[in-house]
Amino acid sequence: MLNRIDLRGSSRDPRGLLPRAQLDVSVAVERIRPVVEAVHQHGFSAIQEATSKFDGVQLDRLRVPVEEITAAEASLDPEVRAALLEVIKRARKVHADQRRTEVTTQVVPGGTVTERWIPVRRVGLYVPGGLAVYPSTVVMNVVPAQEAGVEGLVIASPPQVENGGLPDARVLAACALLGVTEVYAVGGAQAIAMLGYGSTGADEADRCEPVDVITGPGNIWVTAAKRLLRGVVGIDAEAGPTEIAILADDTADPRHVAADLISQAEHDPLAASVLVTDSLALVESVEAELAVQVAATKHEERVRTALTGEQSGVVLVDDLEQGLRVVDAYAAEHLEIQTRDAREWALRVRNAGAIFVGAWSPVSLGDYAAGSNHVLPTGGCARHSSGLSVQSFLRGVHIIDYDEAALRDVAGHVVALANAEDLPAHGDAVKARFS
Ligand code: HSO
Ligand code: ZN
Repeated sequence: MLNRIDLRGSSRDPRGLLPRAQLDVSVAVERIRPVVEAVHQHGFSAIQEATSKFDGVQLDRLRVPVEEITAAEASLDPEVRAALLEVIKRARKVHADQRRTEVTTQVVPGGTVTERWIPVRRVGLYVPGGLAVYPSTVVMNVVPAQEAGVEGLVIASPPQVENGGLPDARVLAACALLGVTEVYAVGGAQAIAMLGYGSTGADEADRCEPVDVITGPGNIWVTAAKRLLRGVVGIDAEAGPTEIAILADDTADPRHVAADLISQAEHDPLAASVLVTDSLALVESVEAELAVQVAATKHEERVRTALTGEQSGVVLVDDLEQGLRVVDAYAAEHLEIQTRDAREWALRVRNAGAIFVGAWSPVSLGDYAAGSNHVLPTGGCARHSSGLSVQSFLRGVHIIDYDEAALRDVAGHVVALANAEDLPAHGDAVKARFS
């Protein structure tokens, strides 16, 4: 079922040889530009127009009444409620530990630099509707923002015809459990524009104050709108289709490997599932497992499309050393290590969004309940970016505090460098204090 890429005996840089889908958002950017501009200029009325056009919903107000959020929580399935409460608790525990402490460095006597970590004031989280609804993603975005100390947290999610023009009830319930009460029934590019520029409207329920940072996944239109708004507000990384890579040797259980490859393929026909192994026997047994498990899985068609797509496949390597070079070159969003001494191999990985060690840490655990975050860099961006964390909502601000003697002491160096850069007024600003 999986494409095979045989790198055995090859010493070439694996980078260009690995399966990967390309996503081009530049065309989508041009398509949504008028929507974004209309929302910027006209606020609520433009959002209404776009919502009726794209979602088929007549919006009478932007904001979801708080009673509706409370009601969604009240009617939430008790099992789902218990699960959400547990995963919120675990995520809080991990993210609370990410908080940074302020550090003051005494550079010289009388001269200090303090680094303060200041949360952004207001954050907008986009929660998609579409193929699947993700109350878990609400948790993964809201918890780090809250643990960072963000005061204003708002959520935008598309109105659902089936839910009387409100966002999905499970999303609303997750908001309630997290204590988020400012929720907007707006989706797509118009939601991103609303969050970034704010919305004017005659009524309080039709207005939205602009945010400082927008996070959260979305389809290509949402991604395009976020690209347009970057700079106006802070934006998290662009999220492409999800990816799992598994580095495995002959000790891996083929049933687990197949199940894990299928689990992420379930998200999207464009999802990528990549197995990197030095064991041909494992490949054969995983293929046999896939034949059985894919046929039995609920979203068979989507999974089959993803697994047989050019973005998925098996990469055969000579040994795990070469396997490590391959997974580093691929820089997967999720990387599982199912080998002997999995922990040691995991510590040697340079590029991955998150690393899942051994037989008992599948990606699905991290998707929901490990305590780790599931908003992770895709498309190779793990080479330079991290997943969502408390850090995504903080800015490190330097506070510079020198006294007279400390400035006098270094004044000559400032003047010398200012002159070297032909910026003498810089030096003069220091000299003025001592003449
Ligand atoms: N695997 C997805 C997250 C997710 N899975 C949400 C299930 N629900 C991207 O990391
Ligand atoms: Zn998932």
